Amino acid sequence: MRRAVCPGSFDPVTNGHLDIIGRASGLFDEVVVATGVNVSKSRLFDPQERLAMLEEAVRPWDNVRVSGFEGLIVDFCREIGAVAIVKGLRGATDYEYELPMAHMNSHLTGIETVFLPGAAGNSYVSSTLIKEVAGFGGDISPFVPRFVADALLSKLAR
Ligand code: COD
Repeated sequence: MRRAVCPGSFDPVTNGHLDIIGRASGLFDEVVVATGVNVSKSRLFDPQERLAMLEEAVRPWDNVRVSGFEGLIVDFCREIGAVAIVKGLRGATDYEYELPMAHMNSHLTGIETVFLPGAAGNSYVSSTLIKEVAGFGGDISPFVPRFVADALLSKLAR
């Protein structure tokens, strides 16, 4: 059983994330989508809300499940017996951000990071921009599943 982890903040999950998750599901026997804390980002949705949206979003794939994690991603990977971390790259900025993390994670436990190029059409899609566009009343429907757009709009209305 070759198990991989797709980690992220997923605040909220976008079509860019789902493209990477779906392609990872074709490369590994099982993919665990793990939602954790990026200490450098503020969060809109609480962990339970992010998990619930992810659970709904990964329904199309039989070999994908979701989990929360606390602490280091490498410890979570070791706990569940994952052989790789899968990350998506939108461009050079993502690469520069992700490469030191991949090296650090490899140094800590030897785990490999697999980078998948994000789909060109999703290269400008990020949770941060989605929240900003939605906050100013812009149309986010092309970038997130319908139920995520609804959850975001109702969260922002509160
Ligand atoms: N197209 C392709 N890929 C995308 C897109 C898109 N449109 N949008 C996002 N992605 C990719 C990102 O590049 C990333 O690989 C992944 O999806 C998740 O993105 P985010 O923004 O939801 O999540 P991040 O980057 O905030 O998550 C960071 C983690 C929580 C994974 C990280 O901080 C972490 O591992 N924290 C745990 C503590 C730890 O172990 N720290 C030490 C690391 S060395």
